[in-house]
Amino acid sequence: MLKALIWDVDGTLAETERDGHRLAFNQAFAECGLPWHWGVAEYGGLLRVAGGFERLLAYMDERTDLAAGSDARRRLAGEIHRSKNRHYANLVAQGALVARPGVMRLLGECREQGIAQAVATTTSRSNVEALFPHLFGASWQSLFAAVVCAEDAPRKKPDPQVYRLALERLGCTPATVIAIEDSPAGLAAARAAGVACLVTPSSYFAAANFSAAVGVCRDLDAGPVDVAALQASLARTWDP
Ligand code: XBP
Ligand code: MG
Repeated sequence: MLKALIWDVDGTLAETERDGHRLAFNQAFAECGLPWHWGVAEYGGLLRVAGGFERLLAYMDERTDLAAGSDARRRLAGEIHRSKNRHYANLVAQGALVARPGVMRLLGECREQGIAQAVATTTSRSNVEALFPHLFGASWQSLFAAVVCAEDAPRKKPDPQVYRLALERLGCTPATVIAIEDSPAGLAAARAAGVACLVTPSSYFAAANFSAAVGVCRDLDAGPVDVAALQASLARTWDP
């Protein structure tokens, strides 16, 4: 029996990677006086590393024009990442991001039908605090029983830490919850915590392999995905 829905953020609620974080990183590079630029296609490759700071460090490690020394590199990465998150909040405030189809509807249906909702994301809490009022209004916190971010679960997806913590804070067992994700790393994290996962691939992952998912749909309005569909997916997972 379905008790809770756990939402991923980046790529699932909105196209935050392509239209938010990527642009914000480019603005941060310019602010820091760096001639770097991440194009749409290049950023897709960089997404193999989860977490903005870790992604940036991986990119910097491959550059030959940077002074050696991991301490200096981490300091610079930290400066760029903080700037990136400030620019991300500005982009959100300017209206750069909208909810993907079906997100608002499903969120409302879950609330009406007494299904608890939580967030499990590897993004920084500041990004959630910028995005959620914009998407869900000033009282967004009342929608979620738990909001687990990178600061709470520092081991990034595909590590299951963020899902285990969300389950603990919800007080739920894996058999009573379902997750919605957009990426292979997110799916792997949910599955490693024993959580059934429905996937709505974001633009970067349209061709990825999601065979471990309980279902894959172009977006939440394709189907459409409603509470009854989530219940059916959960039942299929645990009583095939
Ligand atoms: C999201 C991420 C995030 C964002 C940027 O993964 O990897 O790190 O790219 O946010 P998921 P930060 O959707 O699987 O949670 O820069 O704050 O890390
Ligand atoms: Mg995601």
